[in-house]
Parts: sequence; structure tokens; C-alpha cells
Amino acid sequence: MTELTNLQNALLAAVAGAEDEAAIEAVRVAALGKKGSVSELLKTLGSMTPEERQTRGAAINALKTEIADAIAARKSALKDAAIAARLKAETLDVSLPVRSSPAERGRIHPISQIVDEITAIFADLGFSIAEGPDIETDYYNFTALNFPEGHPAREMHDTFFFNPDEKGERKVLRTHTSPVQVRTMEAQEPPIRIVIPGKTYRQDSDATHSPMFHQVEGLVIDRKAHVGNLRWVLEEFCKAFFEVPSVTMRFRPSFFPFTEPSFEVDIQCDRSGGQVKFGEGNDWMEILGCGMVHPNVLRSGGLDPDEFQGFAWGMGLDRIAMLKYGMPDLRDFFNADVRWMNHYGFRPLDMPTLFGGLSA
Ligand code: 2NL
Repeated sequence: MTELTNLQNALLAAVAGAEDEAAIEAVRVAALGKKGSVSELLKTLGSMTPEERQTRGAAINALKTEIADAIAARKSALKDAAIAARLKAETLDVSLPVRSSPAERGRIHPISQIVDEITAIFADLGFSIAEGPDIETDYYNFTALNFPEGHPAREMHDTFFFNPDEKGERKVLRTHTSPVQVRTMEAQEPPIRIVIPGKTYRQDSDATHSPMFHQVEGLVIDRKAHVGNLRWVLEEFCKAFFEVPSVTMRFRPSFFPFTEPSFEVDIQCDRSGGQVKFGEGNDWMEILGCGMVHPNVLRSGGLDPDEFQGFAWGMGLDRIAMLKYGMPDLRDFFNADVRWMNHYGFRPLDMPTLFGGLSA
């Protein structure tokens, strides 16, 4: 019997010493598996005399039951311990403050904000938004807009030209967004009321000029559109954009190839306090150019100038954004500096609306 007692002690010690579920399973296989130590003993029962079976056989069976129970108990204890350890390791501290989502932390670039503000104002006045390609043909950028071939204004625009293609045609980076208006006149029947925000390009670079800059242009074509309508639209725009109840505007005669008559528009302002205030003061600030669409441009758009007339305007956004939001150097706009964006950028969910306040 000491042999059985020894085995019993050894197995119980092994059970007690099993540190995890894999170890206890190994003990089970070694004792109760097909070739396990206890199983081997059970096999000897067949060759025993009936008396032997009653004493030794019963003892072997008792050992088997005891070991099986011990293993089961240890297994269940180890399983509980494993679950407890996992629960401890995977605990979430639900009292930690929630991190803001990346979409909330990102910032809207002031130029995008200005475009959103301006398009919200004109959408409210019944305008649609039109867009077109940045790479244009010489025809849409110049010829269709009444810049004759060899006209000095083509050079005045400091145009970026592409290398000539097989046909000798040189594409350009558009120097203004006006090509989009010609494309729209070709594609749509009047009445046309569109605003065109977009990137434009000229070879110029200093504190107030960037070779890539932004414009918004507008176009209205109808049978009876006139300068009075133009003035009203621009005045409504300026009041909404500068967020003041009234503005005084000055229309000075000017020249653009695509309009006749042409005007440069100043808005009354006060620069005395180191900051520009609109709607009051003794200063003027130029904000845009405009005019009645030249008959040649109407013809380029497939319209009969004896039937239709229209007005158009264009303004540079970058300088206006610097002014409205007090940013000193234009070059910082396009340096992709996260610190600058965090300072001057706008919250993505504060969309400009006329009822909620444009830049509030
Ligand atoms: C400025 C002046 C202007 C236009 C743009 C335009 C477009 C067509 C026909 C007639 Cl298709 N005019 N655009 C008209 C007057 C002025 O821009 O100083 N922009 C920054």
C-alpha cells in the first residue's frame, strides 16, 4: 500500500503545485490519461484475484476518484483565478475625462472659413456656387474674357504658363476665377446668379502676395441687370460680411478688359484705433473690382448682348481675411504650421450662418 500512498502524495503535490490551467491539464494527462499512472494501475484490476480486487482494487479506484476530484477542484480554482487576473488587468477607469475627437480638435483654415462665410451670404441672396479647373486654356483665361492676343494685360497677370503641348497650345494656371463664369454662360441659360470661390495663380511673392491666392467672383446675367442692382448686391454683401448694420461704399471708375464700365469699390472705414472698423470713420479701403459684363464676354459665353446684360465682380480673399481676422503676414497662411492653425483656425462645428452669426 505504501506504493499507492506514495503515488497519492506525489499526485496531490503535483495538483497543488500546478500554477495554471495548462499545468493542471498536464497533471491530469499524466495521472488519468490513457497511459497515466493511475490508469496503468486500473489496468491491473483485470488480472487480480477477487480478494485482491476487493482490497487493492478498491484502493486504486478510491485513489482515482480522489485524484480526479482534486484535479477538478484545482482546475476550477485556477480558472477563477485566471478570470480574476484578466478582469483586474482589463479594468477601464470610467472616471477618466473623455478625450476630444480628432474632428473636434482640427481647425478650419481662415481661407476656408471666409469662403464659407461669403458663400453663405450669397446663397442667402439666391446665388449658386460654381467651380472650375485650376489649369485653364489660354482661351478661357484670356481670349474669351476680351484680352486680345498680344494684349499687355496678359503679361500684367504674371501668368504661370505650361510648356506648349503637341498643338503648340500653352495651358495656364488660371490667373482669376473668371474662366468659370464663361464656362457657366456656355452651359446655362440666363438668368444666371453664381459665385465662384477658388484658387488663382500669379508669379508674385512677398508679405502681401502669394503665388497661389484665392478669389471669389460673382456673376449675374439677366435681361435687365443694371449698375443699380450691382450696387445693392455688393452693399448687402458688405453689411453681412463685415457684420455691421450699414456701410458707405465708393465706386471709382476703373478698367478691366472684361467689364465696361468698370469700377473699383472702396468701403468707408476707421483705422485710427490701430484696428480697422467698418461703417464709420474717415478712411477708405479698396475691397473689390466690378462692372457691367463687356459685350464681347457675353458673346464668348454664347449670349446676345442686345438681349442680355449682366454685372460681375471679383475680390481677393487673402487680403480680406488678413484684415478681418488680424493676421499680419500672408505667407503664414500656406506654411501648414499647426501652431498658426491652432491660433487662427476656426472650430469645425461652428459653421458660418446668417442667423447664427458669421464668425461668432
Ligand atoms: C478684382 C476685379 C473683377 C470680374 C472680376 C468678370 C468675369 C466675367 C465677366 C466680367 Cl466672366 N467680369 N469678373 C469683373 C470685374 C472685376 O475682379 O480686383 N479682382 C480681384
